[in-house]
Amino acid sequence: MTTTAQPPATAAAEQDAMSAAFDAAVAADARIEPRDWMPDAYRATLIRQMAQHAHSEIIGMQPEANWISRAPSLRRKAILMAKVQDEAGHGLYLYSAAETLGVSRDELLDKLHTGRQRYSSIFNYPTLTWADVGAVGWLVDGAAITNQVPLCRCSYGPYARAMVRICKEESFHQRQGYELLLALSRGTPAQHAMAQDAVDRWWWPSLMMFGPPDDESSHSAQSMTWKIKRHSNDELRQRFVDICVPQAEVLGLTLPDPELRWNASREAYDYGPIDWTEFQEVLRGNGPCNDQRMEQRRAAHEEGTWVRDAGVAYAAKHGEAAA
Ligand code: FAQ
Repeated sequence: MTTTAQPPATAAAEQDAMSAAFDAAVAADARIEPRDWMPDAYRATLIRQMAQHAHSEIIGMQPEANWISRAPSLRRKAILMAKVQDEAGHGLYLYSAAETLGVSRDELLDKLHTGRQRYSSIFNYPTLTWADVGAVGWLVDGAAITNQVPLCRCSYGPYARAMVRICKEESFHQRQGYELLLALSRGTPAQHAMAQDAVDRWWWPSLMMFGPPDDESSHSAQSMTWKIKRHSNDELRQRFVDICVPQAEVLGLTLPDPELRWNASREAYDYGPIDWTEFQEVLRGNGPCNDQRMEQRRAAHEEGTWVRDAGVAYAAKHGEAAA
């Protein structure tokens, strides 16, 4: 069969029709699926955000894994191991969801390892004491849930569906962190002080997880039009602050912000200024643990070569046997 090139006018009309169908689907809150036509920039934005999210999950295993061998009891160790394994699973769901957009996992990992894609700023901070495992669970997983529950309604189907399961697991993570901190806060004075110190160090970096302020967020407006993001960075940050303040009271711990107070007219808590210079420095690679995290990630990838090779060899053999 021979194909003839379409006259340009017909091709342009088809393009307009596909673009209109995409806009209508987004407006109607329908899901965009991998085989649907989508604008190149929509695809690129999803790949950027989903890759950054997947990278965050697997790099995020490092600060917590640091404490597996030093957990204070068998029960705590088992819980922490399950949590760290969950993060690997989240990475897998997200890399798989990103692959539906036409990129390979190898390509995404290569971009992470060569510094061409980011992971969340939060994982460049150290976990100095056992209480940090609690603070990461309460604040980091808490911020992650606040950010990610709206992503369950993201316009891109595979991302939205992956987020449903991830959010359920994050909810367990947040509670284990809260329960751990509560036990420390109600423990000896030294344990209470350790819990307070961890919250003092993790509070501000957790607020930075939501990204730059709205007027400096380069992608928010477009991502919200496409219904990838449903709320702005500042809206979600505010929601998180409002959730945390009463939780801190129950914990008997103080949030390290003297300007934190209820604003009756806004029906929300006012909070003090965030150090955006620190955030930008962490993004530039100058956070306390950036180098360590990347070195460990590259080494883990290197050391896992034989596992990947074995998987490929097994698949080839299996395929041959089936043929
Ligand atoms: N860190 O225009 P926006 C977790 C970058 S998972 C690093 O506002 P956007 C679970 C941004 O990429 C945590 N970079 O960007 C867990 C952009 O850079 P570019 C990860 C950041 O995408 C717990 C530039 O700044 N969660 O914690 C950050 O519209 C415990 C301009 O920013 C997700 O990834 C940051 N914090 O909004 C695991 C959720 N913020 O590309 C283990 C999905 C911004 O222009 C243990 N992602 N940037 O060079 C999102 O919702 C969004 O991507 C935002 C940023 C909200 C993070």
